[in-house]
Amino acid sequence: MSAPIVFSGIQPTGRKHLGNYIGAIRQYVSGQDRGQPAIFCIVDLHALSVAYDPAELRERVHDTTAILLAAGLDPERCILFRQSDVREHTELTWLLSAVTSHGDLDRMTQFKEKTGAARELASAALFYYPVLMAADVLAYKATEVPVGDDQRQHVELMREVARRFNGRFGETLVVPELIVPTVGARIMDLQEPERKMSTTASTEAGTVFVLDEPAAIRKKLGSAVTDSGREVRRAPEKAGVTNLIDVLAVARGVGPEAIEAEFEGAGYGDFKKAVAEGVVELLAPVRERYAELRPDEAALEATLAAGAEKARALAAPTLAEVRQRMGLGPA
Ligand code: AQP
Repeated sequence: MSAPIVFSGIQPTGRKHLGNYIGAIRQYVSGQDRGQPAIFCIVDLHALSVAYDPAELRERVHDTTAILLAAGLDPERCILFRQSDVREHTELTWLLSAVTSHGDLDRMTQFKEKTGAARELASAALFYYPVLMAADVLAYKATEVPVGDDQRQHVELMREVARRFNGRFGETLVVPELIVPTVGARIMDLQEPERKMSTTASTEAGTVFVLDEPAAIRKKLGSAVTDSGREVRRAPEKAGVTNLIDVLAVARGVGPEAIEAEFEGAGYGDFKKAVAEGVVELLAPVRERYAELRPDEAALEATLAAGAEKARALAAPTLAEVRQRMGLGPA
């Protein structure tokens, strides 16, 4: 079997949280040697879909680049680039619109959740987000998309778009597979464990950021919401404890059942302390390395530019093929 082509995108923000780290970034790092190539994209075009400040956007791209490198991405072993540097993404978005229906986009729950009652005021870009995301992946004929569970519906749509394109214009695009971690695909808000930990919709106290100092991590985990019971076990009615078990399992690199066995009979206090220490150990090296990398913006830009060149070389032939199939340009 040939090696997978791995692709994933991540929003530019300096406030990457534990959910992003466990659900996505960790998978990127482990995927970079499996993927041939493994391609990771900082999706600044996606960031335009909500209110933003142009100067700040550039800063946030640098923040995210430094976080990914600090977490272990190695530009020698993967392709790391900024989405807007590779214009094939925007062109393919328009071309894929021809096989995407308004109804497809209308069914996207993330759009509904993010806009709520203010739907009429949301940008068309936010509504269109899944088509750009489909273009991101399909431009590289990626076979695997490592993401958190919240992206399941968007990946299902891109699979359908690829199938429809192939059905209408002939076998061209690859239908990618969703890759979600077996544990930690949906890390929950520590204060409201029924909601996912999120950059925009979480509580500050319920969100551990990758760049949080150890004292802040200990405080947030110390006040994590649990329940009135005492048992450290996973159960649907124990959302807070289940989430903490998953977090510690990932931090320690063991299965959740090993955590349940270790803390059988222990109180929530000791358990939460152990989770805090696990998360501190998981994130401290990333924070320290980030502090070394982030100041050198020229080096970060050089990494992104080199990545964009490699990405363009892969996306351009797909675009040429898609244009040809669709009857655009000379025969
Ligand atoms: N709570 C989570 N648990 C596991 N994985 C998660 N991801 C996001 N939240 C969780 C995964 O992180 C990757 C990068 O996400 P993104 O930066 O592109 O933003 P997002 O998916 O929109 O999620 P955020 O960061 O929480 O932002 P908002 O508040 O806008 O929803 C993705 O692979 C995602 O699945």
